[in-house]
Amino acid sequence: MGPRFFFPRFYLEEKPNDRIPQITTAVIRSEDKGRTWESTPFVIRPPAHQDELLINVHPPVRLEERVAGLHVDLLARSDGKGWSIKENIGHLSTVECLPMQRLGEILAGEAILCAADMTNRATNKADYNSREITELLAEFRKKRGELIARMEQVDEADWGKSALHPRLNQPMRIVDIAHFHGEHDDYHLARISELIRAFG
Ligand code: NI
Repeated sequence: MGPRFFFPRFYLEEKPNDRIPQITTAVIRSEDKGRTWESTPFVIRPPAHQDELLINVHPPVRLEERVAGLHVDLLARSDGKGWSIKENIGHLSTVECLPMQRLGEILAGEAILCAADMTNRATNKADYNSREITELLAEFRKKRGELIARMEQVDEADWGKSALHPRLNQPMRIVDIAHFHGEHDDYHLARISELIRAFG
């Protein structure tokens, strides 16, 4: 007797993505004999417009406006909870190469994305407090400009391409990388605002 196949019930279940409302993700769920199995979420609709790639890659002006006119002593001051304003800005420049590298990996067809350095060694040893604020902002402006220009060049056929994020164990598309990077900006902008409120 050959193998008997049971056809479990398969469902495609759409899961709206609350992080990125423009995209739709789904899981495949199967139910058989009281057991359920669910696939990892995958994207069923890639970004429809290039703007969706770019909406989270903010121009540097938000950062520049937030720190304009602040006293030089405030810029290098830590509240004991983390980096100073200068260090936060320097950190943004330091990690700007990460989405650029990951974008290149996806376009090159790599299966797994490079890992981020979660210890932030590069930021911590850079001594950003000894640098001029104008220099730090100019460096960030240059790097962010390069990233935006690179994102703008992504071909429509590549918008939905993805590779596995090594820590999250999730496929990340180019649009997800842009979104994560935008959230990272927001986190550090919020930290800068906290420092301004604490000492300003
Ligand atoms: Ni960070």
